[in-house]
Amino acid sequence: MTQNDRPARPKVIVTRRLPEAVEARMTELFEVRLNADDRPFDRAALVEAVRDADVLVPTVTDTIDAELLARAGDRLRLIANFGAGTDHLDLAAARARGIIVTNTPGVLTEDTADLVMALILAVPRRLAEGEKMLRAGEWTGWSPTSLMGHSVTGKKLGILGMGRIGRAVALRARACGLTIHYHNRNRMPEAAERDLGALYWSDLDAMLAEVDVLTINAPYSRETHHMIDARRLALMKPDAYLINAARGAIVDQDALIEALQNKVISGAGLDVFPREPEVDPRLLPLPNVVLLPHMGSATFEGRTAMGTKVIANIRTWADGHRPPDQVLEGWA
Ligand code: 8YV
Repeated sequence: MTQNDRPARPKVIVTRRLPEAVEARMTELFEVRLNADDRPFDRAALVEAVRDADVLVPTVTDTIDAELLARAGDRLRLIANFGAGTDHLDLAAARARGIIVTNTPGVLTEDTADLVMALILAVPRRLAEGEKMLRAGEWTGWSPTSLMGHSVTGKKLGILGMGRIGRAVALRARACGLTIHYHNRNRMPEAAERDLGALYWSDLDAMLAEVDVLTINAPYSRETHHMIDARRLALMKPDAYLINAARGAIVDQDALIEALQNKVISGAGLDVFPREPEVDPRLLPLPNVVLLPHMGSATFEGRTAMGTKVIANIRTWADGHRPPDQVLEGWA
């Protein structure tokens, strides 16, 4: 134990395989248990981990709920999440047990925004359809009317959730000639709106009727659950597209599938799903949808930086200080 009662070499249990350099550094610094075969922990393994560890390092694939935390050992004092989103963690239950929760904000902003921008371009321009046709040997040559999509330049982008990622998307989208519209719990300061050329809509419904592409970049919470439902999809233009690289359950997936099937909107780009890794089979035959396996932050640089943040949070905590990325309930 150090003077502050926190173990100098804490027992850290990591639920998934992390980039090599991150694991190597963790091994130097902590008494660490890694997950070499990368199989996600089942409930029994999670129970054992929370009983045994000083520090748990989970990811989005672990559900850390109140029932699990009720079975945690007294030594569990820190949950150092590998990832920015914390909707898979019961923050109130952790706080009630005196467990600190940290996350990894900031370091996956640009990569996630790149992926969102790629979808904003790929879906209206039908890139995935063209690629699939070519690979299937079905391309018979250039034609003046085949695979026509919609221009992106000059269109209106609606950003739902103007946090770090939303703002990084706005910067990219402006460079591609889109105008920026946004809806957020809080309006940005005037100077930030001016910098991004962003128009605030306090009324989400009104914004939905106006925009050509909607991108969801909000955290998942009780407030954002099914925020985009059948009624709101029906407000969108028939030529509009929806992009979601935030959390699947912000959109009512049944309503979205119906909207796509019935051409209520023109297409979608989805990097996230309500019950990952389950993908609703009704999405698969839809040509106007690009489906990705939750890879918004999947870069060597980003994932290594996320690991570095996890390590910094654990070390700062072990030194008796408040970790830099402590998640405060209600601010996630
Ligand atoms: C991460 C994400 O890769 O950080 C997040 O919230 O959604 C992803 O980009 C994942 O959460 C890792 O746990």
